[in-house]
Amino acid sequence: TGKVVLVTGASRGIGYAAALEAARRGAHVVAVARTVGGLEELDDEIQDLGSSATLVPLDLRDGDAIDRLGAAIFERWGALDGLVANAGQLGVLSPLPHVKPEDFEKVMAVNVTANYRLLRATDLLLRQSTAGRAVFVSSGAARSAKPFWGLYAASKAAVDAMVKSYAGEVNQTKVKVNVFYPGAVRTAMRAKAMPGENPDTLVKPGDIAPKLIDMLSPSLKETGKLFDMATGAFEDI
Ligand code: NJP
Repeated sequence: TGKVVLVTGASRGIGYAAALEAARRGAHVVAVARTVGGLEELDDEIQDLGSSATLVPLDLRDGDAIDRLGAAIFERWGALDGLVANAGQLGVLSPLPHVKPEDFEKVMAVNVTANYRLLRATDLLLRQSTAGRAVFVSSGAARSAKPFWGLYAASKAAVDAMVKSYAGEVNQTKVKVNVFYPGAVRTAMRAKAMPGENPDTLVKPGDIAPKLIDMLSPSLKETGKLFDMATGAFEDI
């Protein structure tokens, strides 16, 4: 039987490219995002590869929907081999005191709470795999935390801390869990963060997707680490 890989934020950008790369390598992709059109476009491309995907249109702020997804994966496959927790929101770039409470909550709900709910819903499924691998897409912003980036940076630093703790918790199992820093990638999010930037100077999602999907490899030894595209190396979190 083939591998089953769950990718969040698969409707565009890095998640879309990661889902396609996983399918290219023979995985059955379970693709999550809100935008049905983007998921269907992905499915078309995966079908062109002679494969198929399972499309799951949902808002990741709905934790119960994430639980139901976990239950459905258990029913159908009994295990999950790979989790790419990629979906994220930039939110507003603003001095922290000027960030509206509702904007703060929205970013935390997607970047932090949804990733905790995913981790919770997939833990047993990953343990059931012969080589369960999870990678959480974070950001170098977690470390640089520049002015105006506080909200986004805090959300990504939280992801890093969760992953580091969780990796220690599953240390005695076959599960390995890591963080991925994509660097500057030509996506809608990057265009929002850096308006006026020449997109031609940026790498494309398809350029980094192979490295991201390498982190699902059964031969991967690292756990509780981050892989930074900027350095091309694993580092301690
Ligand atoms: O972003 P974008 P990227 N429920 O905006 C989904 C990190 N990163 O590919 O729901 C469900 O093109 C959204 O789907 P939809 C970044 O922080 C990037 O650049 O249909 N899904 C879409 O598929 C993020 O964690 C750069 O709107 C939700 C996807 O998330 C990851 O890379 C640098 C959702 C976002 O696609 C992918 O970002 C860096 C929800 N509530 C870190 N909200 C970079 N691009 O340069 C969002 O350091 N999504």
